[in-house]
Amino acid sequence: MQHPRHIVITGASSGIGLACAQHLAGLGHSLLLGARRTDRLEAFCAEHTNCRFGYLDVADPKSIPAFIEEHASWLAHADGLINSAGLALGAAPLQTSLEEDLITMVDTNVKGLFSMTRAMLPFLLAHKRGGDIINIGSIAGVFPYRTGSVYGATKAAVQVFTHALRMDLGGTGIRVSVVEPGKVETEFSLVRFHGDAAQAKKAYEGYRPLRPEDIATTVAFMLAQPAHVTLQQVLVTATDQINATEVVPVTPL
Ligand code: NDP
Ligand code: 8X3
Repeated sequence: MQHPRHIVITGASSGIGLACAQHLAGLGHSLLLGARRTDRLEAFCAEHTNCRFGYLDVADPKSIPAFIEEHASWLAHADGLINSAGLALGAAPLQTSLEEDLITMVDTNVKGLFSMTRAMLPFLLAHKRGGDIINIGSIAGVFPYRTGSVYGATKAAVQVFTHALRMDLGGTGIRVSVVEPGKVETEFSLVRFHGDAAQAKKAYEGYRPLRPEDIATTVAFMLAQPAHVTLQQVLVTATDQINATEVVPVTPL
């Protein structure tokens, strides 16, 4: 069994973040969960030991310092950060997209992730025991696709941020990595299509998408590597997904 870690997970109320919380709690790690839907986090922590939570809106510049201040004594032990909070809004060419969607994606996926990471660094650096920062990017940031200009660009930013931050932190023992999933069946598409459940369902029909647990086991594998090993960048897709947008189902389903 690995030594128990103190890991912060953003976007832990749903999908990949929640699956990471479930998997890492099962491995005996101590967790601090953040998201806006704290009722979900509260329910999760009621079922798990060594779990705490707080309201966190990474897109709100006041929320990150409030979250950090509230949990400062726990954060003194923190040796992991999983940045999963993020979203796509809309799937339209830029010329017909909504300005407010663009702003929310940049505020959340880019500014939110950068600021959250920056706010965590004093804690991760102070104890001099190293640690892990694992950012959830996307295949959309590696292979651009039509209608994904803004979302893809936010995830490309996450990738570059990851690699440059690793350089800033060289010699500290803090590993910095990005996981770039393809299609994962979560609430992601429901959010992207502004609550249109029928359209969201279509995104995962006719093939076998990744499950959020598949990303959680990838993250756990990365965390479990010995200190001298870093998985810097991990692109994970369903076997049925052959590039950023196309699926060819393995038969039989
Ligand atoms: P979900 O919609 O299921 O989960 C998104 C999570 O992000 C929720 O917990 C949500 O919590 C949180 N979140 C959104 N906005 C904010 C905010 N402003 N502040 C804090 N938390 C926020 O989607 P996924 O789990 O699929 O998405 C997780 C990450 O994975 C995202 O970064 C996404 O871009 C990425 N990704 C997803 C893929 C997929 O196909 N599903 C593929 C590749 C990458 P709440 O609303 O409670 O605040
Ligand atoms: C989410 C995967 O294909 O919808 O990052 O962009 S995709």
